[in-house]
Amino acid sequence: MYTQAMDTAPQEARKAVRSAEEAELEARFEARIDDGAFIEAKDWMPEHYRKTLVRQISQHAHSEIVGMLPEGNWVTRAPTLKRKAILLAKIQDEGGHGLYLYAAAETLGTSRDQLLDALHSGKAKYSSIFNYPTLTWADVGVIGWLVDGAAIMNQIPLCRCSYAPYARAMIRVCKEESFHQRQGFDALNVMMREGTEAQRAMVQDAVNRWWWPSLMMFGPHDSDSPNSAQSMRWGIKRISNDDLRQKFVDATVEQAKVLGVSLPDPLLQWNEARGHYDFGPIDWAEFWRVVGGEGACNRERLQARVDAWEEGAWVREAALAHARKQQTQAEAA
Ligand code: BYC
Repeated sequence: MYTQAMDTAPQEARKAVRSAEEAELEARFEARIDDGAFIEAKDWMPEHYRKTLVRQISQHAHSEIVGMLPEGNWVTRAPTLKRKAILLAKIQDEGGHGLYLYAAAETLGTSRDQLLDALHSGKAKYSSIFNYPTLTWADVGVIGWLVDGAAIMNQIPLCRCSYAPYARAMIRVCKEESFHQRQGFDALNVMMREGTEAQRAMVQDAVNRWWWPSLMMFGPHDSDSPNSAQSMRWGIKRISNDDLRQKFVDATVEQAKVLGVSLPDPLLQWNEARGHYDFGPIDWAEFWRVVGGEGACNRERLQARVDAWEEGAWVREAALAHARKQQTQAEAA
């Protein structure tokens, strides 16, 4: 007892000193956030800020690499060599985005193996949108136009995210996403202008299936978004889920007119007073079903990632063996 008492007093004193120090660090951190400063990996940050970033960045990274799968289904069936080359380049870009983002998450002290473990075991989330099937070639164009279009709308503000390594990664990602959105719009435009009646119907059918899931990409309404308030306060998110969704609708309705497709929402109409388009209610039950693992393709997507990881084990082992050999040779020289 006596010895314990001897130990306890200084420990508590140390704790008090540490928490006073921490309070000071936290106050300085909050002041930097208020000034609009960027936080670097080596800077002190509250544990909750770090955890929020790892959660968002890793989900984002997983979305990029799972997002390669629905489009990958169409590489062998692209209608022309030009479209195949564009699709291959786009899918390769998505893999690159995943890598920048995993690297950004690693700067926060979580290893890529931990992040991938969370994905493969089904614990980690990735964007709901990639759990829908790509039934026709028009789906590939619509993914570019609507899904990448929604992604850009969400990601441009992330270029000003308070965590600098994430913000820097997003600058390059956004440049590439812009090309992705345009190639999708272009592919659809060609089908709508030069295609057959059947091809135009195929585009309309794809738009009908992807419209609502694209609106869901922005996440729940602000009032139902548990993470938004704190993330906005910390400058991780700069624009809210609902505001981004509204910006997307406003921009996309005009693009749909140029394409000559209709959007599957009878309540979609310009609201002069608000200066925005009104749109119908989103089926949040469907959204949560998909996020919870019950979408049309959740199991297939996860299995494809696990298979790719397991089948690629020999490549990782060979790379490590090569690196070890080179190191031994360098040490011997
Ligand atoms: N799907 O409090 P909230 C791409 C979760 S890839 C699934 O609003 P937050 C592309 C959310 O995680 C584009 N889950 O959360 C790639 C949270 O759950 P937890 C991917 C969703 O983080 C290849 C809960 O719902 N983009 O474009 O403040 C080919 C409550 O939500 C979704 C990004 O990842 C969803 N849609 O805001 C083609 C952007 N929405 O974590 C294209 C980065 C919400 O508490 N991420 N949830 O268990 C973000 O900007 C934000 O994380 C979100 C959600 C706006 C998505």
